[in-house]
Amino acid sequence: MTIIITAFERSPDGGKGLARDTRVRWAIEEVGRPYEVRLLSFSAMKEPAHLALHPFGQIPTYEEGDLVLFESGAIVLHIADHNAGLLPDDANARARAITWVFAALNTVEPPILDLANAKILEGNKSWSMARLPLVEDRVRVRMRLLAARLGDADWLNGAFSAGDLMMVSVLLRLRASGILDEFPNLATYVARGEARPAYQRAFAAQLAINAG
Ligand code: GTB
Repeated sequence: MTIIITAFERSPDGGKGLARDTRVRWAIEEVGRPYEVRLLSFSAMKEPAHLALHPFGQIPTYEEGDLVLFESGAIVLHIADHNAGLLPDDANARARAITWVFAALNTVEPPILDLANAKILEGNKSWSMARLPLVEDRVRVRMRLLAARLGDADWLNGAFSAGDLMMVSVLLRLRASGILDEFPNLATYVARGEARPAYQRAFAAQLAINAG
């Protein structure tokens, strides 16, 4: 069954790979499946045809036969559950890897998104400069504890898993702020993720659409 995902016709990041289709592309590449991409403009995302796939009119979505999914976390977990390579066979190790997917999305990504929003959406408010250090420090609290947990390990839970794929994807959004580099083992961890051939293919595929 052909996998079809949706992505921005032109990502606002100009090809940095920060939109959430990249994590889905990466997961599909890790498990070695072919896929097709339907590109959408911002207005097309709000049309009934796309709202039928994604209730909030966003990307990414995932279609495979009769199955339609939205939410990058649910999509990555579905791919990991139905294909070898992203979740361990051992039940406890598998549960721990899934826990890291949730940790990335529910505990680490929110303060990083808050920082992005503080800069992009609130940067012109009179109170923006006063609030920014508070937002940055909330990110640092998470980074400090994540860095301590990772230590000098390559990955969060033994072998590379969907948990690392999601955590690296989330941390990539932090690089431009300079905060990622304050935590050398996390910066190396992200670079290790980016060096994976599957990530390279996913990145190149989105770049081919968004660059220029
Ligand atoms: N929780 C959902 C998920 O994980 O799938 C969030 C999906 C989401 O936020 N999608 C965004 C979207 O469709 C694109 S990824 N936005 C259009 C809209 O809501 O109308 C978010 C994103 C956008 C741009 C950048 N960037 O330019 O750096 C990074 C991330």
